Amino acid sequence: MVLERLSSAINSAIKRVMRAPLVDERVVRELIRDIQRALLQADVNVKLVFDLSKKIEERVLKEKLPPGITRRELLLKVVYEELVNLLGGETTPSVLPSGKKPYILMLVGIQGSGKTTSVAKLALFYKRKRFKVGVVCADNFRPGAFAQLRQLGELIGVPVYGRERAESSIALAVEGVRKFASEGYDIIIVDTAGRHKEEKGLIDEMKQIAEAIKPDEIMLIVDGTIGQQAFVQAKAFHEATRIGSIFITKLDGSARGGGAISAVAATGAPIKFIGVGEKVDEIEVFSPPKFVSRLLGMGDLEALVEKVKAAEAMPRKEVAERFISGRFTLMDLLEQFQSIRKMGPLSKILKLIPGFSFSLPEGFEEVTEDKIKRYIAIMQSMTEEELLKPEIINRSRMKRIAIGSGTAVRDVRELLNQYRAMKKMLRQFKRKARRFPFKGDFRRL
Ligand SMILES: Nc1nc2c(ncn2[C@@H]2O[C@H](COP(=O)(O)OP(=O)(O)OP(=O)(O)O)[C@@H](O)[C@H]2O)c(=O)[nH]1
Ligand SMILES: [Mg+2]
Repeated sequence: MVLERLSSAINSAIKRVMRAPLVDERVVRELIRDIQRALLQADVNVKLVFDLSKKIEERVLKEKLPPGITRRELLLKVVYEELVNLLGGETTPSVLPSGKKPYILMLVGIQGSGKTTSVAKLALFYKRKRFKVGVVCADNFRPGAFAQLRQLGELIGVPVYGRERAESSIALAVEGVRKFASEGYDIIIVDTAGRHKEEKGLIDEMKQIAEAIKPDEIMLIVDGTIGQQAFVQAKAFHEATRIGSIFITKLDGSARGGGAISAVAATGAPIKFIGVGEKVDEIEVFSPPKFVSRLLGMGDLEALVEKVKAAEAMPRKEVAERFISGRFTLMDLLEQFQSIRKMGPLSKILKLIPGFSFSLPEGFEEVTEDKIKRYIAIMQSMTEEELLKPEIINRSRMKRIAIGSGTAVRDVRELLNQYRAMKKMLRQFKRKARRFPFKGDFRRL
């Protein structure tokens, strides 16, 4: 496991929470303190650590508990989410090259950061995904650079273009890319020289080579053992190129890896891979949610997070009953739409309404996220009376509502039609459900 120490510290803090008979303020504060200590030891920036602790504390102590969810579950969800944010957020960047062929991937990084090793790892990674991969050695600076890469190439069965003692690294890069491109390769990975100890010179040279070979992606190789110092490098790089991604190496056995990952994430540059050993297959695709699940040492955290989110989107009991019977008002619909905005497509949302878990009337899926936003705006421009008694909404009221919500009368009418259609469907549904009684638990969530 990467970052053993960080992982085991956070892991045992979480276990204490699991064992605590009652999750009260004291337990929350203790957990936060343990997490702080663990992150600081992993060289995470002090300010980031304090921001994170404050957010966890606020959310856990202030957020209302959704029905059926314990404070313990909420605490775990919040810790998980805030750690995921710290390490780069919910989405995992795509590591598969775009359709363009050949896809030219150029690696840069300061001296000894692990470029050449990572070139081999990436080549093997993509080869195993059935891409035809060629590697170009554009390092004419370090003696033996070509020999090192050729050896790695032989090991993984990938051709390497290069020359001992070439005059110009740019010419080498151009020749290599041209050769593999003409032979129909899918991905061409270009290794460059690490003659720089600092960011500035590195970026100037990167621009020169990039100018010549027009890469589709430039990947910065960052040595994970430098901890939060990685911030400066990643920031300069991220500002210099729009097509940049990051590979953090040497995360095996590095106590400061947490610092490197969070520092790079803070620059907004996407971390795509991490290196976890010297061998050519010791590479991992970086995914903050997966990484954090492992850090916390809990297998099914993502499922827990979903459960809490679902409970948060759950209508109140009376509202749920009005939904099932088709007697709901626009007020109910507005309340429900607002609480589930985070949940995504309506089809998913409706599954949360008791009684709907088994099937979904056709047509419902068509209500898209954009529409939900528009509907919310429209309903927010209605008076309370209109929300409770939509039948009073005549043409002139529609006009006023449309203006108030920045939409068109057509949109207001569409919402009302949808509302009526939903009610009708729900009533029919209920009749059917009576014939085939729904045996599930209404309070399943
Ligand atoms: N433990 C560990 N070592 C790594 C990892 N990646 C690279 N290394 C080691 O780091 C050292 C430098 O690696 P190289 O790949 O030669 O680095 P480079 O950036 O190409 O170096 P220059 O071309 O001289 O700038 C080697 O000893 C590698 O074995 C990793 O993920 N884990
Ligand atoms: Mg090298």
